[in-house]
Amino acid sequence: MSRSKFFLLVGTLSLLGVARADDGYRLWLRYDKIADEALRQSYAATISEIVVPEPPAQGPGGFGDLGTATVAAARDELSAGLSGLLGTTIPVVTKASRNGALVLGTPCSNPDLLALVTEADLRAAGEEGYILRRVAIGAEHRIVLAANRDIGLLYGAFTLLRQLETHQPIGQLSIVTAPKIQRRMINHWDNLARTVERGYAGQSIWEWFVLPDVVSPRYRDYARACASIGLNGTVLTNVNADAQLLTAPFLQKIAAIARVLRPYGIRVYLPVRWSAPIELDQLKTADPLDPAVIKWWTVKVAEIYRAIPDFGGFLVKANSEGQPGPQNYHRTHADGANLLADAVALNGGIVIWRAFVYDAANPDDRAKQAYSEFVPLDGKFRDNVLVQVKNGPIDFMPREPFHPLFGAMPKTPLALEVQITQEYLGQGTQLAFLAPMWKEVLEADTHRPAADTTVARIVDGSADLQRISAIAGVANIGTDRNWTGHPLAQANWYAFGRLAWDHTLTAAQIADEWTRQTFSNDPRVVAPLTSMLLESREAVVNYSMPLGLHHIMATGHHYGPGPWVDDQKRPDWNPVYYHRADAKGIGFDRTATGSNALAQYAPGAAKPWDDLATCPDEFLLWFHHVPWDYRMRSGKSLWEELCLHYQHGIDTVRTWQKTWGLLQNAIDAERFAHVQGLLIRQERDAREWRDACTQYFATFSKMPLPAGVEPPEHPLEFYEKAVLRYTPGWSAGK
Ligand code: BDP
Repeated sequence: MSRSKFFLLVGTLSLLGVARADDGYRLWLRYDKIADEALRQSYAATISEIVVPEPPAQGPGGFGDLGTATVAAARDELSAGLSGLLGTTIPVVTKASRNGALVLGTPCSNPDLLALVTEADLRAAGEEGYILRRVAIGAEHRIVLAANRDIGLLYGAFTLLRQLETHQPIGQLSIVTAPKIQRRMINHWDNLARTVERGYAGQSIWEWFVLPDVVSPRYRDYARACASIGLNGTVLTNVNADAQLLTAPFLQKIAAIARVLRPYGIRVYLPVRWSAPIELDQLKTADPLDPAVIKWWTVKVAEIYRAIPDFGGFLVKANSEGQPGPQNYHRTHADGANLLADAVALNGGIVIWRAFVYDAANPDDRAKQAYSEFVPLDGKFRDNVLVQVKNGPIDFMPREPFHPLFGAMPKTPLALEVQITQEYLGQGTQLAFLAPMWKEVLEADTHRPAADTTVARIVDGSADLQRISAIAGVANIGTDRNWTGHPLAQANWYAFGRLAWDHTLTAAQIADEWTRQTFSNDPRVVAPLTSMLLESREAVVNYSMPLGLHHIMATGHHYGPGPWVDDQKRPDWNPVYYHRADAKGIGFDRTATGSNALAQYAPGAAKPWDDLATCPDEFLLWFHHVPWDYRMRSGKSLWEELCLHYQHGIDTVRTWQKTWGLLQNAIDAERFAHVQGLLIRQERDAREWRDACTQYFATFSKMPLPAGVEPPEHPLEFYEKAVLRYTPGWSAGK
């Protein structure tokens, strides 16, 4: 092709708005030139320059406590973003010189701003929020971006860019916002050898071996992405922690990462291996009440703060799944947490103690054990301790009722832990947009006898006026060029941050804004892609663990079906423990005739679940052992409904294959082809779930497949014998 023909083609394609090549690296921060000329012009007429006043040379004041690096990050993001989106360089100046100036500042960096925002605005913006507003000054307009601290300016900058990237009108722009939850944390389950436990997107992004000498540019892009959705904390490595992390060489490596993250308002936290004093310094014990142990931690914490002055604190998995902990010394979780809490208190650090515990020696229903261990400790933790609770009582299953601890520890700040990485929902291979699942738990009513005790209000601290609040998401990030393996799994990282900032956003709003930023504002893309996202979690539930079934996946890698598994050393690691299928029926009786896990919920929450007639279908087999021929609300038998749910899940995936196919000319070829291939795999996996589970359960029900369910591809033995190897994340050794 001749040069001129080539440019003609490129020009025509961009006029048509045909998408450019995209490998997904830029996530939702793409900043491509807005193709709609009229819209672009209207934005360009509204924003003409970026005004970042010089900080006062001396004296008190100046920029806020994070320093000018944060302001520089906001300025650079705005400059790159606006210039990209508007297709022309938007100048950065120190004084407003024309109509449409975008003026940034905190009350101390730019006192003139105070004339444009009110005291009430600033109060509402709080420590991390901001005010973003278009105001008239005489015949001119300004866009004001004001905050009490520099970090608010950075968050506001990302919001302004999001408005443009999602094609929102900005003529009447007026936003005053503050995060509802204080500590919005991402938890990496990354190991020091760069494998990632439950990671499906390559290796760990943290290059421990070459740090601190080599500081990957990727860390900054990670920080930008996290800050753009308001995340402000990161636990760099696995909760199954390695004591080496606390050695001097590692602290230098961590400090180098912290330096990159700091301007973006992201604090580093570290996981603790309880036996670190023994492993690193040959102490005889790790008993939390032993003076030598207390001293060890005090000295270690001082060393950490010397290396990382804004260190956030510790995350602890103790006496869980074989990890050591204070119970090894007949002490309680509170004894352990309080030791560390005292050690970090001086520097304003916190301790996040995980409630994910269940004991091999305890014969009681696993779903009950965390409650039994932690409720007696309510009120016994120091002020700077949070207890981190998974969304449900088992373990990030496709659907669980909310964890009963949320309704039972009013004297303890409770952090919500969700899993962004889709360990039990198709990992990095299947589409499962998780915002609807997280909304379900956040909106769940614990029915504590107080006015409003939804999980969201417990977690954000408003229900019990807690001093600290936190939410954590287990990361789905790795070294894959697109960060998350599945191109659409980026939406889960995004959704987690958005909900952490404001849990009242709807899943639909989040899906809409993510799609517009990450793919296109073209209505031919937005409507179909958002509906795929919004259907996806339920589809995975339907084809894998419908009607309240849980933990029936294959052992080890947890990908695919394994309802027959009963050879694991612990009873509660076996799927048969959970589904309890027999000649009579299927499901785990958690009512008073069974494990009575229901008694751990307040009566208002438990009552509808307790009665088979009122228990919603989605939790039926979670709480009840139900006869195969039980008449469901639909009029069909339980057996028929079960089989039809599996089929329905597959049918939904098939509709996405068609929907996605229609996007071919509306999005870039690379991501189009990648998702297209993954949907083929997802449909096949869904069929495998159906064929394996329905045939296995038929050995108990002795009933034929109902009309509408396709016959299985292979006999049951085929699925039972199949060994799935080399799933993504396989090298993590699980
Ligand atoms: C389970 C994972 C396991 C984690 C554990 C945890 O399978 O790899 O270590 O949770 O949260 O979901 O500690």
